[in-house]
Amino acid sequence: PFPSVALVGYTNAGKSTLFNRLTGAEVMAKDLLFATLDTTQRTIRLPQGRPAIIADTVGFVSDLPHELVESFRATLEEVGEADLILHVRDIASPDSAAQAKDVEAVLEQIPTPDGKTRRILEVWNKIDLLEPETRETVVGQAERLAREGTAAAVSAWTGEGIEALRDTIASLIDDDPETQLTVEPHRGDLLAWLYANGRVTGRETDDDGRVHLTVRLHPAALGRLERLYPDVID
Ligand SMILES: Nc1nc2c(ncn2[C@@H]2O[C@H](COP(=O)(O)OP(=O)(O)O)[C@@H](O)[C@H]2O)c(=O)[nH]1
Ligand SMILES: [Mg+2]
Repeated sequence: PFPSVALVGYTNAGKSTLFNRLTGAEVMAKDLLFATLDTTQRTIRLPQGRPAIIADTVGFVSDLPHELVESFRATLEEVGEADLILHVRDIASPDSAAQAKDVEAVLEQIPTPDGKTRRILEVWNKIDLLEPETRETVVGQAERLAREGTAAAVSAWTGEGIEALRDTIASLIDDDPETQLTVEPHRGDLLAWLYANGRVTGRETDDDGRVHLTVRLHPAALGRLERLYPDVID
């Protein structure tokens, strides 16, 4: 099965807008509760072509009419089983921190299936609404956290930061093991093979023109690599 990604967050944080931005889906009626109550699922293509299922959900913290609580429960179950949770935050809201706490409190109550670790990536949305100075601080902070795969700053509205977000999502849902390789300068064929069959997550060229790569390879691809190009693995 494809890895699954669930969008959660406070009402109005921008989940549906981000969902549309990531999937290229037709814009849904945005402020209609029913539009997102049945979690909407779509397939997204991430860098290196890896597909994932992404689900939009209803806002976590809103006064749900009584008869809707049941379907909300189904949403929570779906979130619990997701390989990756995107916690979408309206970073331009003065209530941003308090809202995040509320959402975290709900997330903590959702059980994780046995043997799964919960991965949460905070998406700091609406950076287009920040004053230039605040924005610089926020983006800088997110860039540091992005290296650990815990935060990304975006504008779902303008599209800023979306490509970097895709990369971060792709790396977080990738369970193929990393392999370190050295590619000699004249081995363009090998390099091309690696890009076609794996997901390159690190690349450095040394002074002698050798390329040191970190590549995530499916075990079957790794087996083929070892047969096709013995001696290449560090
Ligand atoms: N300026 C700005 N507005 C946004 C952004 N993302 C969403 N919005 C607006 O915020 C409101 C709520 O967005 P929506 O996606 O429906 O939020 P949801 O309740 O979390 O699904 C809508 O009016 C969106 O147009 C953004 O990055 N920048
Ligand atoms: Mg929505």
